[in-house]
Formats: sequence, structure tokens, C-alpha cells
Amino acid sequence: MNDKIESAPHEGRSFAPPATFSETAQPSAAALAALYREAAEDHSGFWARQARRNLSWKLPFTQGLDDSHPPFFKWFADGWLNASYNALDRHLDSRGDKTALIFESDEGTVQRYSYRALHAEVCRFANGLRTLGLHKGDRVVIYLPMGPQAIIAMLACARIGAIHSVVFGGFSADSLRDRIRDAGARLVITADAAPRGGRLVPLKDTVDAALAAGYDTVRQVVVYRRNGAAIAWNREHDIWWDDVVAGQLAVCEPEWVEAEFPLFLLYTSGSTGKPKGVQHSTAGYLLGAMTSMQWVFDPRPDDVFWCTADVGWITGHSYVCYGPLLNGMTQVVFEGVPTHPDPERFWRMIAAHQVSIFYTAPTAIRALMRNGDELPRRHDLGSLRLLGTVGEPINPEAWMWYHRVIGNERCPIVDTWWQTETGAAMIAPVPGVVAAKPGSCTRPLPGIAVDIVDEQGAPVTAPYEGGYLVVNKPWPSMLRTIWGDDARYEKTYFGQFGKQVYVAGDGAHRDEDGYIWILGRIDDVLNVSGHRLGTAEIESALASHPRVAEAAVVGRPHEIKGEAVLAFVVARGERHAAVADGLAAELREWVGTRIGAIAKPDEIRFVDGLPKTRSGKIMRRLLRTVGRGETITQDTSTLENEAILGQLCAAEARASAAA
Ligand code: 7RM
Repeated sequence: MNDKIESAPHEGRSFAPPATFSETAQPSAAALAALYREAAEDHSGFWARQARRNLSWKLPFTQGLDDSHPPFFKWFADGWLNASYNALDRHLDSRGDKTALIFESDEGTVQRYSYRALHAEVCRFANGLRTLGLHKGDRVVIYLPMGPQAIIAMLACARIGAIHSVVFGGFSADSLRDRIRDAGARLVITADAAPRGGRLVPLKDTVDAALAAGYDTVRQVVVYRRNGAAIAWNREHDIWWDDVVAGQLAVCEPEWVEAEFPLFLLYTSGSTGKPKGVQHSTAGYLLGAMTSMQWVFDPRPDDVFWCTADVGWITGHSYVCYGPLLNGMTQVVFEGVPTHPDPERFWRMIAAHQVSIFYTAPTAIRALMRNGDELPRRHDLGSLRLLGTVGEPINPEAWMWYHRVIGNERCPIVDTWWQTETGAAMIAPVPGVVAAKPGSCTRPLPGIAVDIVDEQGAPVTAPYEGGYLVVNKPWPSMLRTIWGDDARYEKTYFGQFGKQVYVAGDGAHRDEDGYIWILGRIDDVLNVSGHRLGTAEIESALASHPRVAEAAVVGRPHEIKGEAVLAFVVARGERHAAVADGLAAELREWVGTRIGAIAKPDEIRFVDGLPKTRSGKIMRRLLRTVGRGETITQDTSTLENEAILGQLCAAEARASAAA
């Protein structure tokens, strides 16, 4: 088997941070070198020192890593602490009046919470939850719109030792029910209905539908009145949020928990149909969220941070809820979507709230890039000093646009690779020190032992040689198990190279400078005529063509070559015009010159949009099914734009009719 990734992009451009940024940024080059040195000398001791310095402990721990039962690792196991105490209480003396949240609703109204006010809300709600009979270890499903209440609910759970499991508000009743059941939740917290992109999301109706077949373990449903929409009321189970907090004190003694006590579950799709309840610990997770925030985002007291992710995803957990609050930052929390009421929403908000650090997804950047430079240029983006991306490889085209038009060529861009399972950013540049290359997430952070290995688990050393991305040493914010399924945890993440080696499921290679390039999920790596091709690179090549807005590439079985390359392309302008004027042939040649003849798509289908999950990831598995002409059996309920489905299949019908 040929293990090389033949479509390696030899991206030559490198962008060092501007001197004005580096001069004051933390960590500095010297500080970063010291962190790497310290971690290399004593992995467990390094993280133990970080944990003592960064977290407030009720009872200090005596041991760093406990690896006596791999792959079930423990960190700081005999220490006790509380997550909400760390996020809120310890800031009250030094910055109680500092703004913690600047909330902007879908309609555009703005509401601010100081650290003191947020603390009071969390305490009231936590006391209310205790009054409802919730105890340490009970699971609570949170199904709320993006906003302060979601954060308050998460922190209130943490305060009383209840384990939260946030379900993104776009998930269907079936998905919600599966998660409620799998978690064995005692309580569901929701809202009547919430606007998102100008449309009303009927959250309570969906909860009712999820519970229609029976409440199982659910004792009560707490309903936040977001907009007064008419909802059905179940007198036995439903209770208004306002009634839960009525008369409750604004102070609440935290439930101190063991370091390893689960802080939350977050369901994520695996390779099978059944979502996995990724279980995170308290201390290790908090430490990862906190230190990664410090190393990657260079937080300063007067920064305004904005991560556009919903709290329904891990990015919203680590860089909306926990990371910014642990670090005492001010942040923007946004209920809406980038394109409502118009595609200037992000740029208008950055100017209005003087955002200095902006963190979003490549899919959002590409979508906004389609509208040209004119829209962002109408707004004063001068407050920005640092930009970030997460969620998928960013194609150099989109990176350059982000750099040039949004960052005005002054702002470093941090491309952060991580996963629901890793809890916090793992591979990312330290912005004042590490030069960026468009499309690379650069190097692992201190204390993160990332490697790239071959089929046998041997390290891949040659530049541009592809392999499996693995993590060789346990790290504090790693998942602890899959809820209720230790065997699946062991098999999925530690089944390939032994119980010490975490397999991320992504392919990657290094370049001659040791920079890491993520090639996409392992199952997105194609094998064409014995050559391995990263779908992400073909997509990136396609997207660099001036007439291409977005592209997704999948493999399709081919008699002779093993696999053929099939590209779904969203062209700029009219789709039919693109087909008519021979753009397909032009794109094949384009990819041929960019990557090599082997990567030329065998077929290109023009569509108006790509099927994406609600977090913006292209559903390649679905595209593969469509590409093979098979019937769709996958769950498509998480599709953001379900209308696209018909079009992909119609394109398939046309293609086979033409053939
Ligand atoms: C944070 C998050 C994880 C998967 C991961 C990768 C892909 C994420 C990047 C990336 C290239 C990046 N968690 N991914 N970040 N690929 N560059 N900077 O997205 O659990 O939802 O997804 O996302 O394939 O395995 S996640």
C-alpha cells in the first residue's frame, strides 16, 4: 500500500506576526520555549504546576497523572474543586464589575452582565435546581437558544455537581429524545421558542415531541420565557424558569467535587449512527480550556473576545462558556446567524462591540467571502487584533481573504485543530511567536504530544508523507470515556495502536518546517490508483478558482482505479451557466495544474449548496452515498439545509441520464 499523500499542497507562503503584536504578546518566544522544555522534562509535573497556578482548589491534589489503568487516565485525582467557582467567584474581588457577557439577540437588542451579575444569576438558578431536588451526579439536558441563559444553566449545573449535556437547538425531537434517554436525564431546561436568523425555533414544542412517548427518567422541564410564544403546558412536569429562581438567594455554596468528577457530556457523531456521549472531567477539562485560551488567544484585560460558535458544540463549551470566564474576559455572545438580517451582521457587530479577538469557522468565512470585499469594508474593523478559525481545514483562498479583508493584514490568524474529544485546542500557533501558513494549524501546544504514524504505528518522519494523527501521552482535557460505554471508548480511540496512543481519526502530514497539515478525516482520504489523495486538498484547489464558491470531494468506487474523484461544486453565479460554458473541463485542468493529474476529478456536479451539519461541516458520508447512486439511509435530521438533498440527487439523475 502506498502511504504517501500524493496531493500534498506545497504552500509556500508564511506570515510572521507583526512586530507590534509580538512585542507585547504572551507567551513570548522565551516563555514558550520554557513551557516546551518543562513539558518535555516532566509531562505530569508540567501539567500539575499549570493546574496549581491556574485553578482554585478547595482541596489541593497530590498527584498529576495517574496512568495505572490505561486508557482510563486520571489527572489530579485527589484534588477537589468546583467549576462555577473557578469561572465566577474567584473574579468577584478583583473584577466583579467587569463585563462578562455582551449579549446580542437575533433581533439586535443588547444586554450586558457583569461578573457579579452573572454570579448572582447562576447562584439563584443553582439554588432553584436544588429546590427541585437535583443532586450531585444527576444529568441535566439543556436545550436552549444561544444566550446568557444557556451559560447560566451550564454553570448552575456545575455549581451543584449536576452533569450538563447541552443539545444544540437545531437538533430534531428524535435526536433530542435519544440523548435524553442515553444520558438518563432528570431534568430538561428549554425555552418557549427563540428567533434564529429571523425564524422562530419552537424549542418547547420539540421537547414535548421528544417526551411524547414517555418521560422516562425526566422529572421536570424548566421553561425559560424567551418571547412569549404560545406553548402547550404540562402541569405535572413543566415549570417556568422565573418560578424556579423566584425568592432564591444570590449566593449558593458550591458542591465541591473530585477532580475527575464528570463536568459534562456532549454528544457527537461517530462512524456508526449512534451518537457518542463524550464525557469530560472537571479539573482536567477546565485546565485545558483555560491554558489553551491563554496560549492561543493572548488574552489581555481590555480585550473583547467573540467566538461565534453555539454552546451546543464543544467550541461553545470551551471558548464561550468556560475558557473566557475562567480567564476573566469580556466576551460577545450572539443568538443569531451571520447572514441575518444581512451578510454584514458579523462586521457590524465587531465594530459595535469593539471586538478585538474574533474566532469563527472556515465555512462562515467562505460564505461571507462570497459576498465580496465591499460589505466588510463598510465597517470599521480596526478594533480587531487577532483572528481564529476552527472546525475544518481552511483553504488558503479563504485564509488569505480573512487575513487581507477582515484582518487588514495586521492580525495574526490562529488555526486551531482540536475535537469534541480533546476538550481544548491541541495544535495551534502561539500567535506572537509562531508564523502562520495558510491552511496549517502549525504545531502542538505545550504538553500536547502529537505525532503522525503509519499503518503499523511507526512515526512518519519524511515531509509530506501522510499518516494517522495520534496523541502519544494523556493530556488533562481529554475525554474520560463514552457515557455508559467504556468498551466503545477503548475501541474507538485506543483500539489501533495500543492503550497509550489516542487515535484522532484525522489524516495529517508535516512539511519541511515541521508544520502540521490536517488532511481531513481518515475516511476522507481517497485511494486512487494506489495513490492516497486528501479530499481537503482537492477541495482547496477547486475553491481557489475564481468561479468556485465552495467544493466538496468524495470518493466513488471505480473498477480500474479503485476509487474515482467526485466533486460537488457550488459555482459563483448561475449553476446552469456553469454547466453550459464548460467550467467542468476548466476545473479539471485547474486541479491538474494545482495538484497533479491524479487528483483531477473524474466527475464534477454543480449544485446550489452543499449538505452541511448544523455546525457547518460538510456531510461527506451523505455525498458518498449520493455519489454511489445508493438510497440515502443516513439520518438527515441534522442537515442545516435539507432542501439541498433533492438537488444532489437530481444532479445524480441528470448525470446518469447523460451517461
Ligand atoms: C473543534 C471541533 C473535530 C474534527 C477534527 C477535524 C476537524 C477541527 C480543525 C479541523 C482542520 C482545523 N470539534 N477539525 N478543527 N480540521 N483544521 N483547525 O470542530 O469534534 O466537532 O470536530 O473537525 O477533522 O477531527 S469536532
